[in-house]
Amino acid sequence: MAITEAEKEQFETLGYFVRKAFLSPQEVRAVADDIDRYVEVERKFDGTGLYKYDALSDLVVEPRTLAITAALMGDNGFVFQKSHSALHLAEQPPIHWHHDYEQIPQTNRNHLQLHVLHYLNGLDGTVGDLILWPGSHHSVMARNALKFAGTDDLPGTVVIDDLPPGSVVFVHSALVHGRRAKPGGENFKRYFIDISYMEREVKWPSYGRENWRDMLEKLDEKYGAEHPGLFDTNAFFEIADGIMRMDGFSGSMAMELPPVVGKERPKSDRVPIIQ
Ligand SMILES: O=C(O)CCC(=O)C(=O)O
Ligand SMILES: [Fe+2]
Repeated sequence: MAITEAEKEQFETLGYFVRKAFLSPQEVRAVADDIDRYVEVERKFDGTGLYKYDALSDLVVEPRTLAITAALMGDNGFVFQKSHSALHLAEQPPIHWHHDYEQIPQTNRNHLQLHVLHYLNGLDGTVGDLILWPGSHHSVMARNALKFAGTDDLPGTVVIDDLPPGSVVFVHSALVHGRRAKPGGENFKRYFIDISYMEREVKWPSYGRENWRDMLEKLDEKYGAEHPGLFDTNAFFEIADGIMRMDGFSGSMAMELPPVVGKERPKSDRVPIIQ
């Protein structure tokens, strides 16, 4: 089994689990070298050129990561959506409470989206702590619904501030989380990579960069023979189209959807259950 029963249960109830020192020191070094390289040449690296960096893009198809992802996703299988990477140094600004579950508009959590968070140098309580709000992945909310809370403690907040190099946090993308700024770290390089995978069956918003399709095709050329379907562009709709369709609406959007035929209308005294 790629994951233990305890990990599976923790993922379902709390929305995350941690694998300490998941990558070997050699893997960590190779990927960190790639990040150092792109930081030099592509200041605005957004992951669309991922295929140009071998160690970094290999992480997307790292066999144990894919096995864990498969175990969490179940029978529908999954696709890759995007990967970001960043080098955070002392004074790195915080990121307020948010989630990264892609859906337009946010209405349900029926399908799994997974974020694999790599901390190549681990975390040491300087620069930024990862903060998580366990169980919040069960609630449907706008991505920035809790922005007003900044990075303050919420009831049950988990702070992850002590991880050895090569550690990975597997997170349900709807889990509310953030990065709490911490002093110090003048000599610490906080390497951060996130990779997102989505359960098949529904169409998901594409990555929000014009060349997302090209990125997936390039990765498919590189890895598709061994991983057929992992970079399937048909699993996505153009995110900009989704945003455009939402633009300008106010009030209840349900009445903007096509009329429903052949379904029984629920009794009015029962309707709260579907809202
Ligand atoms: O830096 C981190 O630990 C988390 C960053 C994050 O949540 C994000 O980039 O969406
Ligand atoms: Fe995030």
